[in-house]
Parts: sequence; C-alpha cells; structure tokens
Amino acid sequence: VKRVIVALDPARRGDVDRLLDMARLVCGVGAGIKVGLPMLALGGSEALAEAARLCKGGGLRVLDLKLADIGYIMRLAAESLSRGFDAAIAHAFVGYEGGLVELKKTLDGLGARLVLVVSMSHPGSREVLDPCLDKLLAVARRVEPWGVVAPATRPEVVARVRETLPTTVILSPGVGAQGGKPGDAICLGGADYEIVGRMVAGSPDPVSALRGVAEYIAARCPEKLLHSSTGNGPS
Ligand code: BMP
Repeated sequence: VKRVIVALDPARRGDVDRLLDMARLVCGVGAGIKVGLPMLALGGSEALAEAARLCKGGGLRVLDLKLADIGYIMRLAAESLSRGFDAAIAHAFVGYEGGLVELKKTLDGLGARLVLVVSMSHPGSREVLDPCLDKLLAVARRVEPWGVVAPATRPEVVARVRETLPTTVILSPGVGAQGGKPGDAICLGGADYEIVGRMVAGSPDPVSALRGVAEYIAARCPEKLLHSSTGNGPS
C-alpha cells in the first residue's frame, strides 16, 4: 500500500520542469503528488494542468490552493484550476453555508474530492487553529469531505482528528524539512497519507529518497499499512 504523497513546490522558475519530470519517476513509487501556489505562481495554469495529467491510472493528484473565500469565488477558482485533479484542498474555517457546501458541489461536478485543513504543521497553528480544533472538526463533520489535513509534526493532533473522524482520509504534511519523522502521523496518529516535499523533491536522488521514506514507515508499523483505517483511504 502506497502512503507517501510528494509535494512539488518549485522555489524558482527553473524548478518547474525539473519537478514535473521528477514526478513522472516518483508516480510509480509513491501514492501521488501535490501541487499548490508555488507551482501556479512559477509555472502558471499550464504547469497545474500538466501536474493534473501526471500519475494517470495510479496515484492521487492533489491541488493545494488552500481555498478560503466565499463559495462563489471558490467555485470560480475550482472550475478553472482543479480540472483533472483527484482532490482539492480548502480551509475548514470558511464554514459550511455559502462557503464549503458550494465548493463541494462544484468539485463533485468535476469529479474531484474535497480535502479540508483542520490543523497545520507550523508552530503558529497553535495560536488560532488548534484552540478551534473542535469547531473545525464540527465543520468537517457537516461538510463530509473525503479528506482532512492534520500535522505530521504533532501526531497527537492527528490522533484526535482520527478519533473524531474515524472514516475520513487524513493527509499529514510536515515530514522531514519541518521536523516530523516519517511514520509519526500514520503509525502514531492513524493518518492515511504522509505528505513529503523537500526531503524527497530536494534530494539528489528523489526516487531513492521516496523509497527510503516509504520503507521506513513500513518497517515502523507494517500492520497499519495493510489495513487502511478508513476503508476509503489508500488501496
Ligand atoms: P515540506 O515537506 O517541504 O515541508 O512541504 C510540505 C508541504 O505540505 C507543502 O506543500 C505545504 O504547502 C504543505 N502543508 C504543510 O506543510 N503544512 C500544513 O499544515 C498544510 C500543508 O498543506
């Protein structure tokens, strides 16, 4: 079972093609790829469209614009940018009425799944998001997204999210460059996927780096990899 999603975040224009080429190699090894604002800013909507064509037939293509606006605007953004992606990420704090309910409908129409951010991996998440975690989880319960984002840097938060949302897919970023250890989110928190960016994409040998991360997780909790906790997670 593949559990590692690679984040493709170019730091300069020259990285765009390098990362898209690299993604073709890691598609077969990992669980999929994630692109977001750096790819849009440096590669334009063409680079996003190209990313949406990667990993066809195996692997998730996740669009991470972390949408946080009124439903109408999120709908316009999703309609023009999320075509071809399997999933798109938005912030849970936007709430249901006039916001996420509209985005979810739009994504349904495009055949893409919704993922909501309920907690983040950086230390600042403790200031506002974490004290509101119960409310954000309540939004998630109402919206019923396919997935939620919870921090690999704090597996205890992932575990709380898992407890509240037993059948929702959890994607956990923060592994490697941000200090999370591979396997913390899956093995200790019950996440379905770990998202890894720089640790893999910045390595001179991304395929080996990705294999290393995947094998490390598999050795830590082989039983978790055999059975997805949600039943609608990785297969
Ligand atoms: P890296 O492994 O290089 O730190 O990259 C992490 C990736 O996960 C980035 O694409 C970032 O946007 C995303 N991410 C995160 O780091 N923390 C969050 O709380 C939510 C994210 O989507």
